Amino acid sequence: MSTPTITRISTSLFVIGVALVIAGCTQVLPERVVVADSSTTTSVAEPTGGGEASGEMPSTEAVAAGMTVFDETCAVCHTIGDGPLVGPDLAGIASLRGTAWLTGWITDPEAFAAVDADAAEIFTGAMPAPDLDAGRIDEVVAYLDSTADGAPPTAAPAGPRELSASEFDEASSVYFNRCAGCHGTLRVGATGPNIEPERTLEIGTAGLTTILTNGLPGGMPAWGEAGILTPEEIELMANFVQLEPPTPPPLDLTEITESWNLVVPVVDRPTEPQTTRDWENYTGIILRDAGQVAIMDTDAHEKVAIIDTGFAVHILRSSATGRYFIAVGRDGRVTMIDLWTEVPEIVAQVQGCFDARSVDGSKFEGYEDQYIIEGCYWPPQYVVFDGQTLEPLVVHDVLSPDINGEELNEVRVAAIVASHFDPVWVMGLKESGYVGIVDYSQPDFPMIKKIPADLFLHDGGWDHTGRYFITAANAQNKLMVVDVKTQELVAGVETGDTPHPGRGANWIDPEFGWVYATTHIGEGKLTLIGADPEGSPEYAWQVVREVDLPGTGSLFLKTHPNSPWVWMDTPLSNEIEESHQACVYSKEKMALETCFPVADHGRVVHFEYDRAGDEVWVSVWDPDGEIVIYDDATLTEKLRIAGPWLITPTGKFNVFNTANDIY
Ligand code: DHE
Repeated sequence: MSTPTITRISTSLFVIGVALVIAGCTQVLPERVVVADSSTTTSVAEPTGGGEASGEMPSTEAVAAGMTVFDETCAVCHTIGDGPLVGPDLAGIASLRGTAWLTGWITDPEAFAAVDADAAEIFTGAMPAPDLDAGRIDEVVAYLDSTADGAPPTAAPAGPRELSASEFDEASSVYFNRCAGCHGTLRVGATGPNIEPERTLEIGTAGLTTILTNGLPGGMPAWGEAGILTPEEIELMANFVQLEPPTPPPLDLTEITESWNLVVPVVDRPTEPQTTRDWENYTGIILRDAGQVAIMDTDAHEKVAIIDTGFAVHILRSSATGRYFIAVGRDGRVTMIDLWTEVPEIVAQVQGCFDARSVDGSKFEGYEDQYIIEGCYWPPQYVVFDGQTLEPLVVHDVLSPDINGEELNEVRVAAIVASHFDPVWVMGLKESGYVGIVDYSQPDFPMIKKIPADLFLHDGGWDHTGRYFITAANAQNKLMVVDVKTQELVAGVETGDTPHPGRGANWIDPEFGWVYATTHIGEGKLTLIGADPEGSPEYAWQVVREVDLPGTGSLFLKTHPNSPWVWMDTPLSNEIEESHQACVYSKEKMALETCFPVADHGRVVHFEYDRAGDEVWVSVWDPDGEIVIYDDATLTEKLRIAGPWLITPTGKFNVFNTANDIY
């Protein structure tokens, strides 16, 4: 029998699914017996039973087949007698609902809810129609019917098998590369839910295998279906996540210093640019899966260099002067690239963390290019390096209880921004919910302030003045606003389902003055908040405009002071066409201008302007990647760059715009 798959879900189901899974909610069954009116159900499915539990013994074969289908498909969200998971415990469900009702519901909950009052009452959109034919549905219903007395013949979910040392190591590495970003190194959850053994043992090996293969509505990727994990790897991971997680090792200053490689000492570097190209208008492109960064001459649209930065490089930041690009990889490696040489080259490398996402330089006057900070996902620490050589200077632990006093074993450093007005870096501390301020004018680079904000801080950037740091507490559906001048939290604004601003976008709205904006992963929506507490205090830090987007799963938006538009992506949409599109909002019309396909393959992700703000670069994130360049005035395609070297392009960073925080 082929493995049934969970059907790709519609936009609305996805949205509700995200909320359900992230919040760990469960759907609750009403406590009453309902006898379905079969006349209202026949348009959805041909029920096989009556309006209540059949009372007849289903055939043993049908029950056995139904149990297999249940384990492979339904056990992802339901148990029979073991308590609720994502969905309710189905013990005794056939007595409660009847087989005809169950057939209608399982066939297509949304369609059934449209014709059945009781179904409408419990329908939340969380349950997708399973990809099962009528025969399989009959078998599942027969199985549920056999458990109608609440004494199911099923055993508890099968637990994990023992793993050999090499299997455990392999699984740890797959977990680190694929799972830790969302579920946390210690599996306590953040963007994804908690998957410690207490929870995974409830789901069992069969359920976990199904989840890993087919994904979940809340945004869990379909690793198997997408061909990213093999069936053998899925079997391994389904067992591994039921075992106690390994405690990853610490990384101290001595070990970090041992990893330091000063490739080109400062005395051997040019004292002025050796290239005639406009290096301040270079664009660095992350080639994610190649572990490389492409440096492009933005004026000439030419590739200048390909730099090997190491595993799964995540972002680039420019030093304050723009001379150096600093890359950070998922493996915690920081790479410094000199743009003044004729061909850009690596001048220093160091590994400050085992797992990292953020890096930035010192930008305050008098401190330009003096220091670099790296924020770690693991260990829970930040590391400060010399800004010319990457010599490690200090490591500081960020582990602490969260803003509610809960003890934690893991606190990841999320977004870091460098102030242009004070000698400080500002960082989101994901699990603890604090915004930390690090003073680099003091000898030991201490964290001088921890401002309680909200849980699971993720990405963010500056407002248009550079005074306010705005960061997503994305599991709380909020943007948190911190005044870095007074070092206080000034607002928490609910914007929508799982905001993901990247660094965000700032512009003047004709009605509301300066605004800051975000799109969302969980719903198709652009949200603008007022961001001018001095000029328009009546709108400050409130939602002033919401614009529907055709597609969920947005990760990034971008604008430029010289552009009339705001560009937005939807790469994580489950609708394939939407993952290929770019959408454009008109600042002047205060409305969505257009959405159009950028490519017929890959996921279209992230935007960057050139220095002048007259063209926009878009990535097609695919092994056969492309960069598509648009004329920003006319929104017409200017050029499509492709080639075997363009492997999985994701983020793009213009030197001038990145050094000056233009977004
Ligand atoms: Fe990112 C920024 C974390 C997945 C591409 N990403 C960030 C930042 C954080 C972060 C904390 C902010 C850095 C800063 O400003 O200092 N990203 C994470 C994750 O934890 C997550 C969800 C899962 C993971 O395992 O990494 C994740 N990110 C992704 C992707 O899948 C993307 C699309 C491709 C990839 O490289 O894996 C991706 N993240 C980016 C990009 C930025 C980013 C391009 C910078 C945006 C900008 O304009 O500055």
